This record gives sequence, structure tokens and C-alpha cells, in this order.
Amino acid sequence: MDPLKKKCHEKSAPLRTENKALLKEHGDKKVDEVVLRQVFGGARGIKMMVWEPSQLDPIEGIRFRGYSIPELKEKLPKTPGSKEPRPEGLFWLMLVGEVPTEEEVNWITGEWMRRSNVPEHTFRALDALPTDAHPMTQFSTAIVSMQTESIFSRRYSEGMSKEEYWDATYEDTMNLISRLPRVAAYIYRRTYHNGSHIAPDTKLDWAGNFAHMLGIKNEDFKSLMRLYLTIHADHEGGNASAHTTHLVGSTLSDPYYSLAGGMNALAGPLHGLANQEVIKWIFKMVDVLGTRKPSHEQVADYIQSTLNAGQVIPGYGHAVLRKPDPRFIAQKEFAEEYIKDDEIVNIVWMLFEIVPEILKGLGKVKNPWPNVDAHSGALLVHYGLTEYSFYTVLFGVSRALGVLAAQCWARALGFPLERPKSVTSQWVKSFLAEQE
Ligand code: CMX
Repeated sequence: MDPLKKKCHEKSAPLRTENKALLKEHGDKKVDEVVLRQVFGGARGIKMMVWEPSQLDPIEGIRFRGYSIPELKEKLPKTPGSKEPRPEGLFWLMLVGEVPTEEEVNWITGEWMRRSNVPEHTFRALDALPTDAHPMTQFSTAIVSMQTESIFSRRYSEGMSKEEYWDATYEDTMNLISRLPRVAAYIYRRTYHNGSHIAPDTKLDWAGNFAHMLGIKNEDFKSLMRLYLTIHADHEGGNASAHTTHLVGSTLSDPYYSLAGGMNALAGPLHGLANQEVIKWIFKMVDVLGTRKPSHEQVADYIQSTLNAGQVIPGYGHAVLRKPDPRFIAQKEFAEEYIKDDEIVNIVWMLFEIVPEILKGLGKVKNPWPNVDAHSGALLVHYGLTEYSFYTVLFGVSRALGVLAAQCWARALGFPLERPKSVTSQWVKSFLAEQE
């Protein structure tokens, strides 16, 4: 058994026993109350699932196994010559709850390279799609097409015991994560660079090699990818991509089907697609205003015109957060350190000064602050990755780390089929009548 898998088993097996005992004793304890507003309002804030890799605080933001983003930046092993944490280290942390050593992170890097072979039919499936198919359509297709390789599915049909589910899920998780950068880079190169593909560099780490296969030759861009793929990895279990992956997985669909489901949720403009919407909106703004150095008044007017048109300001607001997103701040700090006087970055910072006041003025927006998507596009544009339709794929490659680590735990802890209750409007009316 490989060292990570062994550790995962050593950590999860006793917790499963502990949880069983805990539920036997406290199973009827009330942890939440649900009001009608939540029933109609997208189940905001209802506690209804257990998610081990990370937890989100409305004010502090995300913590991965208890560690904030600044702490991760300090504690996770780095690639020599880069100051940014390696996503491999975050995956180890999310999976087993321990900050890995450099040796352990190097082991994952090697393991993911070893497992990274993408089946030939996946490339053929992608080639069958028009190159103007949205990159998220291509990404989702590629993930489902690789389901033919699922070890979980094969072992289930052979009659696997429940006790082994976690083991097969771990194998699929490791294979799937290993392959995602190749698939994503293939989509990028076929869509925007006439299919001139770049072979992997087996000496590089997971994120560095991804940057290399995208074809952007810049060491700072490799560092950006390390940071980007770390901070987008998880945001507890209730967000749409995580929850969808969890829900699909709860039917014992394998990690390929589950992740594809999660990616389809990420592709929505209120979720992961917002990163492309932000830069699209900024590009349109500079086009309409005819300048890349707009004044405060011009930007404020443009924001107002977007709101007047009945649209949201992309990159602002959040269903849980009530402060500027630490993932936004981490990207801002990266820009402050690596990027000097970039016009689009300057606009992003200007928006940070102007948008919150305007949104507060609407009186209905619960969080007027920027989220993770408000900054990422400007950084990518700076390094020449201007094709914004691709941005959500980058988000997806990262998000796979958290949602698949969580799926390993869901199997290890023996979580059941997810099945909440729905009601009809008529039921609500009758319920209220009875109350009166
Ligand atoms: N611009 C304009 N209006 C906004 C807004 C924004 N950025 N954020 C919220 N609002 C509006 C809502 O549309 C809603 O209006 P109505 O009552 O007229 O429908 C009202 O404010 C209340 O919404 P809320 O409770 O503050 O926010 P929700 O929890 O319902 O939604 C989110 C959260 C993220 C969908 C919303 O803030 C939004 O649409 N933001 C812009 C899109 C975006 O950046 N999404 C990315 C989120 C991060 C991620 O998942 O990647």
C-alpha cells in the first residue's frame, strides 16, 4: 500500500468507528433549525453534510484542515526557486490532515506523473467536438470519457465489499487528478493554438508541468499556477461544485462521474464561470470607455449601468463570506509582488475600492466584497493567458483536489445516499394554515 493511502486508512478507520459510537449516543441531538426562507432560498446555511478537507468561516474565509491561506503559504513545501506552495502538499493535507514533508510532496509529484497517461479515446472524443465548444463542455466530456478507466466501477461490478470502497475511490482519485492537467492543456492547445500540443516535462511538479503544457514560458507563471491551483482547491462542502460531486458520489457513482457532475455545476456564471465573466466585463468596460486608465467616475458609472441592465457585478458577493475573500487577497499580494503597473490589474484594484460601496448602497447584497474570481483573470491576462473562456477549466483542475479528497473520506466513513426532502408550494400553504 502506498504511503498516502496507508495514512488515509490509518486516519479514517478509527474515525468511522468513533462516528458510529457518536451517532449511537447523540444521533437525536438537534444541530440546526430550518426556516421557510431557507427552504425557498437555496438551502442557505442549513447544516446537512460532513466535509473533512476544509471549513469556511464567513469572516475569516477558508481553512484547509484548520490552516488559513497565509499559513499554507508558509507551511506547505515549495518547488525550489518558487515561493508559492505546491498543490500536491495541499492535497496531502486535505486527505490526511497533516502538513506533508518535502519528501512526501515529492512522492506525490512523482506518483501523479506516473499515473498521468490519458486514454487515447479521450483525445479522440475531444477532437470530435468543435473547437468552439466551450472549454468546460470539453473538460466535462473528457472527464466522463475517462470513466472507462474507473477502478471503482470495475471492482464494484466484480462484487467489491463495502469495506473496499475507499480503496478503489482513492485509486480513481489519484489517477483522475494526475490526468487533469494533460486533458486541460490539450483542450487549451486545440482550442486556441491550432492543436500544437506540448509534451509534458517529467522533471516538473504538477502545476509547473501544467503551466509548461499550456505553453506559457515564464517561471513566474509557473509560480502563479502553484498558488492558483492551491487556493481554488476547496471551499467546504456546500458550494455547488463540491456539493454536486458529493451528491453524485453518494449514489456510488465513481469519481469520474461525480467530478464531471461537479464540473458542470462549476460551469455556471454564479459559480466558477464568474472568473471568465469578470475579465469579459472588464474588457467590455475598457472598450466602451475607450481607455485602459479610466477615472473613478467612469468606472462607477459603468458599474451602475451594469446594475441598471439587471445584471450582477461578477466577482463580487458570496453566499457565505461576509468579508473580502482571502483568496482574492492572496492573488492581490501575488500581483503586488510579481507584477508592476499592469493596467488591467490596476482596474481590478480600482474596482475593489469602488464596487463595495455601490453594492452596499443597493441595500440587499449581503456581501459587497470581492470573491476569488474578481482577481484571477487579471493575473492570467498579464502572463498572456488571455483566452478567458478557458479560465473555469483552471478552476476545475484545482477544485478536483478538494472534492475528490472529500469523496475518499465519504467512502472511508461510509456515508449513505444523500436524499433530503422537498415539499410543494401547496404543502407549504397547508402547513401554514395548520400552524394558524
Ligand atoms: N451584483 C449585483 N447584485 C448582487 C451581487 C452582485 N455581485 N451579489 C448579490 N446580488 C444581489 C442578488 O442578485 C440578490 O438580488 P435579488 O434579491 O434581486 O435576487 C441580492 O443581492 C441578495 O443576494 P445575496 O443573498 O447577497 O447573494 P446570494 O447568496 O443569493 O448569491 C452570489 C451569491 C455569489 C451568487 C451573488 O453574490 C452573485 O451573483 N455574485 C456575482 C457572481 C459571482 O461572482 N459568482 C462567483 C462566486 C464565487 C464562486 O463560486 O466562484
